Amino acid sequence: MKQEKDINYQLNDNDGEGKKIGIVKSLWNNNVTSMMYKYCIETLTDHGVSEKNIYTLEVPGSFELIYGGKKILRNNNLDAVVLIGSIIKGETPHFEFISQAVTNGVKDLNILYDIPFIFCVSTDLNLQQALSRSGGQKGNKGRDAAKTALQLIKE
Ligand code: DLZ
Repeated sequence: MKQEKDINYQLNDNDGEGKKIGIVKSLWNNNVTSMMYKYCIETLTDHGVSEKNIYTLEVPGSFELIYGGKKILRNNNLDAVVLIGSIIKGETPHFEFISQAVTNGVKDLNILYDIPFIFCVSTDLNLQQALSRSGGQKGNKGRDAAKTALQLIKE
């Protein structure tokens, strides 16, 4: 099986100490996003982020991750926000529209605000593909997103 490329993170176990992280989780394809969420939390706490410093906001679908990102930052003093969603291709072009809009929206958040917004949105052709990237054979995007957040905010 083809190996997924790994990112060369340079992290220590205490890089998350004292950091405050927001997670916005989309409820659409909840079995996929829940896995990413679980691994994201696990990776953050493994690197010293205290559970009381992890703030979660659930939104209905990936499109709402953009507004959710603004809202969670407005209500909390955060060092980074992870946006978790799963978009799965259906029989209409909706997949392309939502994927484009969410990708652009997250890019805009990164331009507008002075903290990183981490893109943890899987775009897959079917549920099986989505599950294999959210804790199955092809790694876990939630873990990668947590590490990306920690890498960006470490001193
Ligand atoms: C409408 C819709 C569709 C068809 N597919 C998905 C999907 O695969 N993943 C996802 O996160 N959200 C989907 N949505 C919902 C939209 O993101 C959004 O919640 C609704 O259009 C309401 O604004």
